[in-house]
Amino acid sequence: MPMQMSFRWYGENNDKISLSDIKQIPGVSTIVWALHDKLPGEVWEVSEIMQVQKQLEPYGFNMDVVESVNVHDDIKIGLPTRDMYIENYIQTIRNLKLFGVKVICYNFMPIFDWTRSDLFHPVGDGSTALFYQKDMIQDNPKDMADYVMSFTEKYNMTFPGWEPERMAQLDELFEKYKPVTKEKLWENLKYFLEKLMPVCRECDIKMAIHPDDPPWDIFGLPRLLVDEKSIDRFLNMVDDEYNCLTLCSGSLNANPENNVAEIVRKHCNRIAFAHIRNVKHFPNGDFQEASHRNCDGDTGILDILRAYHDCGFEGYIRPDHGRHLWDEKPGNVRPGYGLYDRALGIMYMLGALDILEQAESKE
Ligand code: CS2
Ligand code: MN
Repeated sequence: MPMQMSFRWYGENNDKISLSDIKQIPGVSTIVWALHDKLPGEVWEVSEIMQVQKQLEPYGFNMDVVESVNVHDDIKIGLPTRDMYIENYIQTIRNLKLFGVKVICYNFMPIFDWTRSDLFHPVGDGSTALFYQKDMIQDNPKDMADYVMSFTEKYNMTFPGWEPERMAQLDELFEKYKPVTKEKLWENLKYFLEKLMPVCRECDIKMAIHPDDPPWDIFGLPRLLVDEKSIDRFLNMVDDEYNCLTLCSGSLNANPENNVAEIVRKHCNRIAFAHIRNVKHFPNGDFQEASHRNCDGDTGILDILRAYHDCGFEGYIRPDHGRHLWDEKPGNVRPGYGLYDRALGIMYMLGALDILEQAESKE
């Protein structure tokens, strides 16, 4: 099976982009979806999953990839209640199996998912993109959380991983994470995955962890999946073909020392899902997200695509964050998830991959 191109869609009434829009992008077979109104820890019911299946069916898209089934904080903290939440997670896996789901993307970041200081930073060509100003994300998480939450409130959207219910309890959450050292977090991740693996095998569903974004500790919270070494540790810790990666090029390359193409070549058989995002670095440590074109950022997009091609990657791939173009402005676009730049990203990727394939068949 060749790799499958996918596109993240936030669901009906939750995404301005329609399935019909996505259908017009060449080469997309898979919708990356989720039940976005579910809180971490809740079971995804069969009837709810079926609704999504019914929406996708007329377009011929498959629903093979879920991003994300979020992990409850009690599992990450290692509280006694974790077993109950793990049982719920297992039930969700069993329910997803009924619809042919193959990959579950998730992350194990304490409290926050991706973190940025500006969601609509000018790129210089009239477009905007997500931006990380290093000195703004230092000691106090409140300002950043307030910025993101005031945005979601103003424009009446919610971001996965930024559930208002959780953000309202930020102080309590930080308190609860106090005893969770990095080693403890590793242990809790292992505990979680070891409970899941037999069910994943039985259901033929791969768990694919998303690396931490950005790949370093923030606000005193430990972060695990940050570089090649920690990825090696993760894959060895639970050495099972169902314990896989969502290899996010942009998250990892926020640290310019991370060579993503090398990681692809090393671990291709354990990558279930590829996120392609390009990042441009500034000398002071700030970074901005860029178009998928190789020369517009520093991530080495062409090397990465070549690595996937050379390894015969058989998983799912998608453009990750794009810029906001043309009429995409705060209020009518989900930050990072507009239609245009991600569609351009797909054409760029398909162009590169087609050429690689053609060159090979001529050899
Ligand atoms: C995504 C992540 O939008 C993004 O940055 O790549 O938020 C990703 O969906 C989660 O970390 C996976 O659980
Ligand atoms: Mn990603």
